[in-house]
Amino acid sequence: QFVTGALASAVMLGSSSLWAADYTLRFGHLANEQNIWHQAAEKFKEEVEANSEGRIEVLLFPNEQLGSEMDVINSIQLGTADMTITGESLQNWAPKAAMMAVPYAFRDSEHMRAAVNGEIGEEIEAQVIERTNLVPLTWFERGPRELTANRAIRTPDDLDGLRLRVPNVPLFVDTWEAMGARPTPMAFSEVFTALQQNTIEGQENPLSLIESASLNEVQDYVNMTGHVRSWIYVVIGRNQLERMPDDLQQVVRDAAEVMQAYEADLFVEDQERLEQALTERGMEFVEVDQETFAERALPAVTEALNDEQRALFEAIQAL
Ligand code: CS2
Repeated sequence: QFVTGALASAVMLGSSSLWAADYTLRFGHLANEQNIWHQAAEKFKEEVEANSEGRIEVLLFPNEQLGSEMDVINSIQLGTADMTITGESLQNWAPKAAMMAVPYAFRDSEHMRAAVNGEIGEEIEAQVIERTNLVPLTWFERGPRELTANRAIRTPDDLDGLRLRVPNVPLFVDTWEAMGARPTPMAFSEVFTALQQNTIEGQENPLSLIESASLNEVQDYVNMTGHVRSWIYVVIGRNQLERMPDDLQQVVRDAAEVMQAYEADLFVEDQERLEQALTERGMEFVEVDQETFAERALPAVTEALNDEQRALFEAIQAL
């Protein structure tokens, strides 16, 4: 009788385990199920549920099912969600997170990794925890952000007031305005429809999200600005993490490490295939004069950064 009841309640809760878990982690993010971020989140779920012997249950919500990136950050702070994938949008709370949005700040992947894994990354993470009450569990490298539009854009002059969607990142607004575009902050899930209705003319993202949002259906050109090479954090609410016993907190942290290694392999595979995949879907890749874009962006960056941000930016350049 008791087992049947437990089974029924487990089925009702949509739980994968027979027994109701002690802790549930609601993990929402903006990518779709095919995106490597979601595949990495599935690996995290598998690891946590197995190694906690069902005491922790992870519920995954891709495609902004729990709300936009900004909404989910607020939800985690309120306790109605628990985890998400976020980065430079954290600048709205922690100014040092703007380092994830500085155009042309990193020479290459190695330079970026040295910053994230070193004191600069520690400084950013410490301020994120202090100002947002979100704990970065791990991070993923991202492909460079590219500018999509329905025309070729080779130099900043070609922008000519391009109505461009950007995420809710103040530094993105400042730099794209300086380069000659007209940026509008908007949630990622609204981008496809806004492009379809010509509310905006372009957006900028790594190829991975351009593919998983099917932006090839509403954008003809990938202008290879490569204007931001960056990373993204997987975060958990500090209260949600610390209310677990130490052994379960360790299970969560160990699972995050496994997830990072798993995603890193998927990232390499993704980067090798994405340009070809998007070309086959009809997008035209345009070589861009990145040097002129960098020259045009730099004064806006130095103007926009405050003292603590500028000090961090200089530390990045000195690496
Ligand atoms: C995505 C986000 O919305 C987007 O364009 O690329 O990951 C974006 O980078 C966020 O600002 C990250 O915090």
